[in-house]
Amino acid sequence: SDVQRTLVLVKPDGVARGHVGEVLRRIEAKGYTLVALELREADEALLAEHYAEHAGKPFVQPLIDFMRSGPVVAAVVEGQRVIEGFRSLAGTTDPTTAAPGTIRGDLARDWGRKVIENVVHGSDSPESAAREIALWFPAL
Ligand code: DAT
Ligand code: MG
Repeated sequence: SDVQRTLVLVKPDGVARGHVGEVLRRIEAKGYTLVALELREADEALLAEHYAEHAGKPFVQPLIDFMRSGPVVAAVVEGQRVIEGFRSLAGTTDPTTAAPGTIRGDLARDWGRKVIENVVHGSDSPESAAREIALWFPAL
């Protein structure tokens, strides 16, 4: 089978605007399983590691600052081809063009700030998922 695990984050904008339940509802409605779930405040070191692939890009520090602006909800989600499946539920990075029906398409908009605030993160490959799950949930 192709059962996978992925790391999902409800970002500070999603938590602050009260979308935690809606994001989890969509994950559960799709039939995926929650394996771990935690509300936490991420520190600079964790976020620098989490976003290591973006090191050196102009938006990385604004992105880390945004991710430290309030609590996030971190989850490990399991299911058949869930890495691609959750990315599909989330929609494209830019909320302006994210399709209606997706989390970003329905719940986010472009605020014209330095960093795109788009409600959720989802791992983008099996390698990223393994790395990110080990980073956020080392006990798993
Ligand atoms: P995704 O979250 O869809 O995997 P990504 O990994 O390319 O997107 O980028 C990580 C986050 O950084 C993204 O969710 C929003 C922000 N971001 C990406 N590109 C950006 C840009 N050009 N300007 C500002 N923020 C950006
Ligand atoms: Mg990404």
